[in-house]
Amino acid sequence: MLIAIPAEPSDFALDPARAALVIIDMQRDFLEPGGFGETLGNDVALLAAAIGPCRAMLDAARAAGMLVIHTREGHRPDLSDAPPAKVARGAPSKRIGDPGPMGRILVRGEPGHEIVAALAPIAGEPVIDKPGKGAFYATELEPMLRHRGIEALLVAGVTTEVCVHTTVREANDRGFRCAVLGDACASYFPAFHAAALAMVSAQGGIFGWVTDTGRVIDALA
Ligand code: C5J
Repeated sequence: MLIAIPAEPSDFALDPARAALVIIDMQRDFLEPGGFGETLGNDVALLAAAIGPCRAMLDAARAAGMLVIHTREGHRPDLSDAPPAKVARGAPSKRIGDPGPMGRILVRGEPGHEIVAALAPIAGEPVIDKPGKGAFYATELEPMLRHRGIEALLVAGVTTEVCVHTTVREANDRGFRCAVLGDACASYFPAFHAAALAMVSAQGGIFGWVTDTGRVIDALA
């Protein structure tokens, strides 16, 4: 069943059986006080806007029987998969691996690494743990999609210009068609969010489409 979803720069053709909803890094470390995002000096409250739309899209994707994949950015407890340059970068109040109020910053298995309660994965929804910004780098995501015949991705999550963008760029180069759900993404920098969405759909959709959860949910209904 092919559904036409209104999008920029043109309708996005969606076959729910061959599409996945990919929700990027909706983790406590990015969205809640005391995590990685805040250690970098960001106002984490800005990301809360994406939770409601992500939840609505999650419900719709589950109802449509669409594959849902969640990702988390984080590192092994011994930080052996954390590039030294990433750990050293900037002047954060705490570095990756340091103890914080939600456990060690950006470390797998810690409370801060978990996906926020409203978007908790359920049985049958793979969770991809990624050491980088892109969800394809050093993960099982690509074979997981190919084994299931997935050719299109609906992409949501945080942050728009970092992990969402990197993942969409990686996906596009691998031949997956991507529609970014603008209202289900957020950034600590609203101007970057807007620019990142514009970059995806400019030039005839140079590496994807941009739409929103309302348009997808209406089309699926
Ligand atoms: C960042 C991400 N912003 N999930 N990660 O460092 O976008």
